[in-house]
Amino acid sequence: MPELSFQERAKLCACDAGRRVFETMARKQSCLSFNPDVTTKAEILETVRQVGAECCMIKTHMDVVSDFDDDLVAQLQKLSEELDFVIFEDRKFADIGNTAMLQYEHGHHRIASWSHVTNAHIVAGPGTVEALKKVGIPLKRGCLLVAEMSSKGTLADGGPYTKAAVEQAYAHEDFVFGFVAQRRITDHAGFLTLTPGVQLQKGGDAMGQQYNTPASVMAKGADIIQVGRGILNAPDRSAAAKEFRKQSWEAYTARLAE
Ligand code: 5IU
Repeated sequence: MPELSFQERAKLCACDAGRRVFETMARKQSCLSFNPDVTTKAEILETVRQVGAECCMIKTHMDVVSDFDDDLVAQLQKLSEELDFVIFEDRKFADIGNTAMLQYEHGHHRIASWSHVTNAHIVAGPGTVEALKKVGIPLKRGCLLVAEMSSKGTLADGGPYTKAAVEQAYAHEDFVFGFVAQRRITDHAGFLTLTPGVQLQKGGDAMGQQYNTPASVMAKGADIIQVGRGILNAPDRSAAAKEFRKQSWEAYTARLAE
């Protein structure tokens, strides 16, 4: 099957937030999502201001932010409009449906109220996504399922577990619009693949993370490259983000030309 453009794929996506992601990627010509894994409000906002213009998405872990407050959310939302990116809280919900639903809507972070996209493990069975959807759909939110992980020894490694994630996604296309995975795992062009574990050189960290290059993950079918420390620890973050954006967008356009 020929590769479709992000514009064309937006039309095949049944989830409001998912369409917004595809459309943002096409409009901005960016396959880059940046995660500012830093622990203060000031650092998050500073790094997002530095690189947000290069990104289709900003992925957060609000549970590591020591001084999280509603103003951080308000400022991030403002930047999302000004710099045109989608907000993705990487919460990886994994509990039984009722608990996941409470975690999504309530608590200190009230994730559903501000995050366009979140994600979930499938380990607890279909109940997790079914419950998250009850909260997310009325707010036009979307969800990615963790189908494969980038870390050494992961149990989400492309076998029956990954297949089960695809089945759950098909059952909830109005809410689930794709996967966090190391490669494309379905032919359905309305589903998006986001791949973490990306740096400019292949390698890893001391805690099991494994890195591949933008070109190699895009060749395996990634649509969005998820980059954290490759940008965060660079001497010039903006220049690094530009480089990741360039390499991944070129790989995408090459794929379209195949
Ligand atoms: N992340 C992974 N691997 C995964 C999943 C999520 O690294 O399989 I699912 C997250 C963790 C971190 C980011 O927030 O993606 C990668 O950051 P670094 O580029 O700094 O390793």
